[in-house]
Amino acid sequence: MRRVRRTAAVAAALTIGGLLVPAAPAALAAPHPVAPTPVLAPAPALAAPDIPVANVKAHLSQLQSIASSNGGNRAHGRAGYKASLDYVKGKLDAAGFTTTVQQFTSSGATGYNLIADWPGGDTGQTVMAGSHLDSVTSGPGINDNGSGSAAVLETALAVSREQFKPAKHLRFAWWGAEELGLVGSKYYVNNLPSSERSKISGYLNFDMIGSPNPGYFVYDDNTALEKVFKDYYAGLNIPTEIETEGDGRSDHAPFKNVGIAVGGLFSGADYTKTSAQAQKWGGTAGQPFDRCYHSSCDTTANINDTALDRNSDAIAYAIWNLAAGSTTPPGGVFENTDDVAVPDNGAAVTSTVNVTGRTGNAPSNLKVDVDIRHTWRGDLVVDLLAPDGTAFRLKNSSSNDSADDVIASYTVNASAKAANGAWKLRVQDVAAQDTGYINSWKLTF
Ligand code: DTR
Ligand code: ZN
Ligand code: ZN
Ligand code: CA
Repeated sequence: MRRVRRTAAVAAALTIGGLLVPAAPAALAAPHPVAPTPVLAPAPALAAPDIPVANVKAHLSQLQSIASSNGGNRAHGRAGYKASLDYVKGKLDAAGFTTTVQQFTSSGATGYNLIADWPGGDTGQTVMAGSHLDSVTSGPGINDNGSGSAAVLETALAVSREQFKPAKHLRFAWWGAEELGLVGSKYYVNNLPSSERSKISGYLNFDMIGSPNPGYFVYDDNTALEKVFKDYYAGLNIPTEIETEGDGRSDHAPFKNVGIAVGGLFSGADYTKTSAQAQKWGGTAGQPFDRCYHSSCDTTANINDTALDRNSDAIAYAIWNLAAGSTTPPGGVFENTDDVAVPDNGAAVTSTVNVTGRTGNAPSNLKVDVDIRHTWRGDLVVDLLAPDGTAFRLKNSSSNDSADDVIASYTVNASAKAANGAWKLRVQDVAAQDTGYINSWKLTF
């Protein structure tokens, strides 16, 4: 039996943390929220060094030789993978990085992640870039993913050559066993204490960035990180597209799943380039971006030098500009725009934002903006959870509030709570019929 709708009071006053604060009236039919505030304070673009594509290709030649000398591949559990890792580690150790090899087991074989920290910078705000170093067993994996591994390596070596001293800490990573299901990156994230996770202000992933019939795709998981890459390509007057085939298909996924901002670049795999894409990017329509994807022909001949060069320079541009930010963003805005379904009359669900780079405790006027779409908002109970689990009630349920949606701002006195960490919005639908989803929410410090 359908519920009978009644007009409902729109405004509400709430007591949160002992502070009586008026909740901004939830607009009954508010327009879709404006584009989210960038996570990072806008800063003038920094000139990053050019990454010599010849150097990147020299790394690819080394990886090719390693594969050729080890059964034709660089796969997890095979000699070619460990030889690849030793090559990359040797270059980084010689360049002054602090390297760590993290071991794990997968499919009965030992796997290895390589982590390289560049000494200095605020470790409370770590900018991370990574790529998987393993190939499939069927070939040397030069585009997938020697290209990302070599470009990240050469960017790290450029940091050393330039003796770059950014405000934020830099960390680079080469993952094992990605082809087995993101095993190495999952192991890293799962073994990272939440206090360490909250120090990672962003993770950039580079998996296939030299495809022979290239596209220029940018991950759209985080607005600010997406913007950095789009700005770079706009400077080259090269149109980009949103990377849509990769959600969950590469090493950014474990980071995103714990609320860390992620971004990255992709030049395409086995999908076919359309004529519209060939029009704007060149190359061959009707052919895959990489016809040697996961094949034995993924060799050094399977690389488009221009795409490799442009993407390598884009990585350096992103690193220089993301790491140079101020040590504490003046007005930190932390947002999650992922949709989260709220089960009807069911269990509570949560959406996480990972606050990093703040110092001390949260403010007494912490602003919480929520955008929850629902067809009977009286069903909903909404809480803000601090990183230590403390709940701040934002909205109570009410049987007579039949209006749509909760699009509102709340102010919370969170001054007793540390600012950095995983903050969650918790939403529960406590009455049968009608349902909805978390559209987005954000914290403004
Ligand atoms: N997961 C990569 C290939 C891949 C396929 N689609 C995407 C999208 C975004 C990043 C990577 C990929 C692999 O096979 O290693
Ligand atoms: Zn692959
Ligand atoms: Zn890959
Ligand atoms: Ca309901």
